[in-house]
Formats: sequence, C-alpha cells, structure tokens
Amino acid sequence: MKADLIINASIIACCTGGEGAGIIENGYVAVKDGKIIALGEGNAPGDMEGYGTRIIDAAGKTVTPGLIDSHTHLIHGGSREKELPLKLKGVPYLEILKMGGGILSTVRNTRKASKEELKAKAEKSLDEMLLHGTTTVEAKSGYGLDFDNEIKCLEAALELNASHPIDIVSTYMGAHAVPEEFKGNTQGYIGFMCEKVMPYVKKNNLAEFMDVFCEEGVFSPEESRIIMQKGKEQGFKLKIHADEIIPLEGAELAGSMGAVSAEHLLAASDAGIAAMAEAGVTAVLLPGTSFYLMTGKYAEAGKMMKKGVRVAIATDYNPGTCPTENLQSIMTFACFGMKMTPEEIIKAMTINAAYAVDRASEIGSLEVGKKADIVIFDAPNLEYIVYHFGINHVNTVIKGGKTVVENGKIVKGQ
Ligand code: IZC
Ligand code: ZN
Repeated sequence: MKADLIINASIIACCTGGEGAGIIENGYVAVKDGKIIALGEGNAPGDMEGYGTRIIDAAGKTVTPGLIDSHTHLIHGGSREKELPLKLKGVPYLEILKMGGGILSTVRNTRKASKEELKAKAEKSLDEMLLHGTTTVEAKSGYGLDFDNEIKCLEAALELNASHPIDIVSTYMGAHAVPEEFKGNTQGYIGFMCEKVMPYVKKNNLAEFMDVFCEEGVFSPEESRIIMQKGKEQGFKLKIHADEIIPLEGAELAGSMGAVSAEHLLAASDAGIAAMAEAGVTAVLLPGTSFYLMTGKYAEAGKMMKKGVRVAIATDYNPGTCPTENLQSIMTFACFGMKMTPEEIIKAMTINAAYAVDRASEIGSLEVGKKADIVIFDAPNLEYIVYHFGINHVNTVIKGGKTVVENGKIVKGQ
C-alpha cells in the first residue's frame, strides 16, 4: 500500500504527553490504511515521497491531531436566544431554570421534535464542527428526560455516528434536570432513571458514559452519588457536571467515584482538585460557558495543572450556556480567560480530551500507530490560531486517513 503524505509543515504539534505540545518544525506526516505510519522533521524518507498516492504541501501551515470536543449537548430541539433579555437584566442561569426556562424549555422543544428533525439539526452542527477541525465529539442526552424521548435522542446520536465522518461518543444524561412531570419528586425520578432507563440504554448499547448535573436546585451531591453508583454498577463510565456555580464538593465526589472526567469546576475546592489528581480524573473545562454566563468567573486551570490534574477543554455546545460548535473560539477564551498557553490549549483539545472520552490509546496525538485524524490549519504556528480569533483557520481535515475537509470545504460522497 502506498502512503499519503503531508510535507513541509511549518509546525506539527504531536501532542504526545509530557511537557509541551511535542512540536516538530518543518516536518512531514505519512498515513497509510487510516493510520499514521511515520512522522518527523525535514523531508519524508525518499521511498515514501516517491510512492505517495497523495501529497499535501503544508508549507506555512500548522498540523495538529483532530480536535476532540469532549463535552457537548449535541442533540436538542430549538434554541434559547429569547432568554437574552433576561440574561442582560442579570437574571442568573439557575433562576431561569427555576422559572421553568433554561434546560426545561429545551426539553419541551426536544420532546416536540421527531428523531429525523433532531438528526437534521445535529447534522448541521456536526458539519460546522468538522469544518472547524473537530473529528471526535462527546454527545450527551438530557433534553428528553422521559423514556421515549431520551431513547430518541440517544438513537439519533448513534445513527449520526454511523452516517457522519465525526465519531460520536455517547453519554446518557437523564440526570440533567428533574422533568416537570416529576416536579417535587426527585426521588421518584432517580428511581425511574436507574431502574427503567439505564438498563435499557446499557442493554442496547446506546451510551458508554453517564453524566449527572450536580448543582444547587438540580441534583444534590447525595443524589448525584446514588445516581453515579447505580450507573457504575450497570457498567457505565462516569462523568459529572461538578462545582459549576455553587461549590458542592462535586470534584471530591468525582474523585471518590472514580469518574473518568469532571466538568466545569469553576468553584472546585483545593481538596476536590487534590482528589481528582489522586484518582486520575480528567478536568473538562468549558471557558466558552464562563464567557456566556457573564459572571467573569473561569476555572483555575493553572492551579489544576500544577496540582497534577489532566486538563481538557471543550465547547459545552448547548442551546443555553454555550451555543457554539467552534473549538477555535474556545481556544481564545481558554487563553484570555484561564491564561493557558497555546501549547497547553492544543493538548487540552487533543490528547487530554481523548482521556476524557477514554480513547487515548487510539486518538488525540500524532504518533505512529494512532488513527490518522489530522487537522491542517492555515496558520504559521499555534499562537496565531489563538491570537487571530473569531475566524476559521482550518484548511484540511483528515479523518481515519480520508480527506473530509479540503480548502475549508466538506468533501462530499465519501
Ligand atoms: O441547556 O443549559 N449547564 N446544562 C448544564 C447546561 C448548562 C445546558 C443547558
Ligand atoms: Zn454540560
């Protein structure tokens, strides 16, 4: 088999663990049978260059692993721009939810939508993600909440995983809010999730992860622990929305439950950060949400990294608190809001994000043997992508060895 080659790349950020982003200057990457077979500085070995079926000249460009968006609420109906005036008046997010808006308004719209309608909307989002360099995305349910509608959303994600070039990692998040039909009966809703929905989701392989919104007025730490315990017993890997707004020792809970990741963490305590480091829980930080909540508060990424916590960054793409599919914008928020360096940021969206979705042995870095998920940015270095914000720098996206975006356009018919 002949190799495909990327040559003359100004910068290759390999994102192979350790310090820094594993930068190679002026290098090449060779791909065969959907995998990376060689990479390095200078020219590709002559035999490969000679036999390449396809050569991409990346002069002046930056090559990274495919971006991994490790936290999204991809499948949902409707939008929430009508909440903007409330937000501008300073009405807090949790107040809007208490009034029956927020998540619950999206639940009403998601229930109304057919599976085909949800898929069509999510497919547009996946196309945007791909165009912006995302090759793997985690997708949570949690806007159906009742049995039929949660299953509808999880099936939509599964079907899109099969039809779209982006790989989708599915998470069951029935514990996103207590639905109106269970208002005042959180215990009843927990029982329903654990006994009716989870076993079906598991049996039909509709989700690999489970997630809980541990927050004041949503699920308490005690309730979250019970839900996570039941999920774990049924074979789900765990995630938790922890310490986003009110400090509730969610990070501690993530550590003690052995969660794969804990999300948000703006209000995480020092003890919680230590517990996460100890248990190897990946922190998934969402600076676009900080920006969008208008509180001026960001997670303490520097402190977490210093304490040995692996930090990933994601969009949190959802219709309420971060309606964007664009991880490049999130890079800028991570830099300006959390003072992360471009090298820390690219690792947070590749190898560390791969850990957050438990795929680190297959994707997340440019290494021989890993899947050829590769992005070529029309930017001379990583810093430039973060600095020149609000536009799309992606030129080429390669997914599993296939070119799926070329010159900034999706390649159809593959
Ligand atoms: O729809 O508001 N935080 N869940 C937890 C969200 C934000 C999504 C939403
Ligand atoms: Zn979320």
